[in-house]
Amino acid sequence: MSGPFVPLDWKERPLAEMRERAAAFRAEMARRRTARQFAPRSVPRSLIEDCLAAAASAPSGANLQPWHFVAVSDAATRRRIREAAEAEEREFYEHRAPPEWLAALEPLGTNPDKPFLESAPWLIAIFVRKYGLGADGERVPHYYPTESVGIATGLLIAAVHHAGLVSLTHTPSPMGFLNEILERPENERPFLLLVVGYPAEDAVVPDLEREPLERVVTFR
Ligand code: IYR
Repeated sequence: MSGPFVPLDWKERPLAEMRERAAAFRAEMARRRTARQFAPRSVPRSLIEDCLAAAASAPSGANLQPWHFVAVSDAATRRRIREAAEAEEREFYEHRAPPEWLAALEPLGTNPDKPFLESAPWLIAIFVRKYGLGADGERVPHYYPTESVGIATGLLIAAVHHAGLVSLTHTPSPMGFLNEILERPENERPFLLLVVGYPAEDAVVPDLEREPLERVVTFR
């Protein structure tokens, strides 16, 4: 081993407590839903910061932490993002999307209008750093950057839900406009846009079911 190493911060819990915690977390995560209607209510930055810190605790390839999060509350910036995203979405829905993709989206009721990009108080643009830049501008390779950022994003979604807010994973495609509007460098690729806030009072969600566990899990 090379180092330095420090002791692992871990304490055993009684099995009964583990079962309780696992079941409680399972139930809490089962209640998470993607919201598409947001209330125009503000959310304190400190809450968002805590969620982002939880996300940035994710494991990553060679611990290179290949993510960058831009948390946007500024109204003018949100408007620019909305305009750029809606332009791409119109192309998607009217030209680019193959019919089977549109059919798959049908039950979700999505369309090119993205009012939530302005009504929600926070847009978190998540970027993957494809490679690092050394002191002399040389490329430093990164390992499993997409997987790492996927894990961080999962933690972020869970943290936002746990805090009592709702989120929407939004993937305008292509989303290169985020580099331009948010002034991120070329070695960062937009991964997704997480819309965060309070749900609208009359928010509805599609009546979907999750696959039963037996369908998605195999024990051997
Ligand atoms: N990006 C488009 C289309 C879309 C695609 C998938 I896959 C979804 O799960 C939902 C929407 C949009 O945001 O409307």
